[in-house]
Amino acid sequence: MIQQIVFCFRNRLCAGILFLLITSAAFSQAPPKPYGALPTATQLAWHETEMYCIIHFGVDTYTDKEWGYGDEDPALINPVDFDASQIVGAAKAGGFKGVVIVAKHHDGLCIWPTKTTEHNITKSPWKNGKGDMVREYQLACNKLGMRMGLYCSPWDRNNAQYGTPAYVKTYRAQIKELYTNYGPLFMSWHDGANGGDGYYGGTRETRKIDRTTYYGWDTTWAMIRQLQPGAAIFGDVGPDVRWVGNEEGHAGLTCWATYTPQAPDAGKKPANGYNKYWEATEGTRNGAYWMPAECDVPFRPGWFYHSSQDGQEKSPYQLLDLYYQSVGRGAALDLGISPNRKGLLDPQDVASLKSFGDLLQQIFTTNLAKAATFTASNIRGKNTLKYGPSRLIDNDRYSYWATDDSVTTPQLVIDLDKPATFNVIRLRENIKLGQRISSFTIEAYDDGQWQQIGAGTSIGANRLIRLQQNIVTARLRLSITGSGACIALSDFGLFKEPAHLVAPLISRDRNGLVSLSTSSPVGKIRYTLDGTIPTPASTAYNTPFPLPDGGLIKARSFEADNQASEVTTQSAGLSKSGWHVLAAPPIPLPIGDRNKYDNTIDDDPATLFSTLQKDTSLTGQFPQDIAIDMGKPQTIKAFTYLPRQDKRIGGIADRYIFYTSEDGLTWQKAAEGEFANIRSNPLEQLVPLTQPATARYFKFSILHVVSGNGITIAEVGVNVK
Ligand code: FUL
Repeated sequence: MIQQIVFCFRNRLCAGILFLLITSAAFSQAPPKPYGALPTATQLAWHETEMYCIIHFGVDTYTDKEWGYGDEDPALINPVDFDASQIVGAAKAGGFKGVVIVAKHHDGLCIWPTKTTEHNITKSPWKNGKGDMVREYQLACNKLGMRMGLYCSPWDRNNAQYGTPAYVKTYRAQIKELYTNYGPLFMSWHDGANGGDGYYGGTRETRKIDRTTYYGWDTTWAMIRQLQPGAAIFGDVGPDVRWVGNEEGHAGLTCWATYTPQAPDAGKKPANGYNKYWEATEGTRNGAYWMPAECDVPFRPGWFYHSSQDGQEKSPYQLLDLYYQSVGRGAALDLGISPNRKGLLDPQDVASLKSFGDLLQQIFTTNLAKAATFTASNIRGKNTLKYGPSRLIDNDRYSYWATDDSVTTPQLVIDLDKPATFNVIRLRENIKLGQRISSFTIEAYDDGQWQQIGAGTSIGANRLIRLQQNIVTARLRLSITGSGACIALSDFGLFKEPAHLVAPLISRDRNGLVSLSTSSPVGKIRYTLDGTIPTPASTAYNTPFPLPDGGLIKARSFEADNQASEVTTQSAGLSKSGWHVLAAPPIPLPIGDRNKYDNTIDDDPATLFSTLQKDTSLTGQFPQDIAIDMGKPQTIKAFTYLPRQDKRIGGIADRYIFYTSEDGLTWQKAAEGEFANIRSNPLEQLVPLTQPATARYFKFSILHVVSGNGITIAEVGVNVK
């Protein structure tokens, strides 16, 4: 052979032919041209991180609030048992690969010994003012092999200069201090909340800023890129990672990593009072920027620790649902964990994280397609070694099966060595070459024919298809039904999620009757009303039971004594039977059933009372009050407000006063305050009273709304326990 080539080279013509042959072969094997917007090296590393936790701890932990006003005394902070390794270790056991530390929240208190403000951790009794929480987290991350990110809130309700250029300088000095002294950082996290009222050095006023210009983000980002080039910058609209548009932890079923923002703020379009949340939730096919979504969600209802939320951490299977809906859609999951006043994660939180981590391992360790034979309808340049489908199972996110330039809808038949039982399918693209594939179907060969078992749009960095039922087959077919260019698929996986007992659903009607049910049959449902976890010895559920005064219901399904489901927890207020609305603002535009006064007290979260005016040029007059007659005197310990649950933000209250009255004529103020973060996280709000109040009537006075020219209420309620 060598002799032949040497001989051939003697002949110039022959050499020319050989050259042509070699170059054309090389050309047909050249990698596909990148398609559309592409990720940077930092974004690629962020995609690989997939799951991280964000840690909130500060004055709010001690004042029981979600947003501090800025006037809190740093002396409040004294986490006597603070153990960064316990917290970071719990995240690691949950399968999370990094943590983002909230170094300063909106209250302005810095939990590192900063030189930029007096309002910092050195003024707390913790470690006699010598402590540095950010450093301790950094050491724990290094020890445990976890990545570290930082959140330093741009909105600062403590700083006297907030709103002026001087504060922006201080903010940049804080970033500089943090990003120089701690790291390396994988994330630079910037929340979008801003403006509004605050302490501001004692002035206690409202300060409005233009969030698009005030902070001068371009300058700050340039500084961040220089100090921490490995940090992906997260903000409502990127630049590296976008907010998904909700704080519920899920991306759209279709979710593009590319994005062309249309709304002025990601995920929001305040102009018409609606939360146009689908924009950031889904991204944009062929969008101008590579700006994948982060799905943030608190582990418990709030971002900060509140003892009233003990036992309300998400269960392992709830976390798994969120995993499929975020990581499984090419986005990342950012779970908010919150150390308690002692500086530790609650043991139940730790246990749930660990079980979730174990569950992920159990599901995703064995790829049942590992030993499969793949037959592709096309392989780029027929180069099986480089672009063949065996690249799909080599655990390398960037090696890939590619097709010739002209082939955008190829098929792949997967023959398993023996029939397998699975219920999860994983697909990934080599995103270094962009997000190319737009749609696909998956079929299983059953009973002599192909049956479709899954289909979808968007794959990107990771796509998990969780099937409703187990599939048992030895043969599958993947069809790419649409792609912007020839494909570059990097992964094909089949996994089996274990069967588990479904946890009960709890519901209570307006008369206070509690029903427990499950979506599929179980042996027995058992429940407790004293806050303890149901055991095989707890009361068995047979028929709906009355709970007129409300309380904490915990329910669990059992198959056998040693086989139990997760626990479902629900807290219920005083039953609203016999209540009626005494007085309420006029409803401008009754729209069918939507605007009945009674919707506020029907115990149905889906119905709504609204005074929003259709003509958005009209401004609303506030306060707007709604007064309720409970029919008889009650000893009120707390009020509750459930904002609208339909993903819209118009009319949601964020400043309020609750009044009580014995006769419905003279009113006493019982509580006044702010519903912090309600726009992004519209959960039921609990307003505990410092002293229980006995009254037959109460009034909910809405002083301010997050958006719109009227108020909206899904429910108001009272807790007597
Ligand atoms: C939001 C903040 O307003 C919340 O308090 C919380 O920190 C969340 C992670 O980001 O923008």
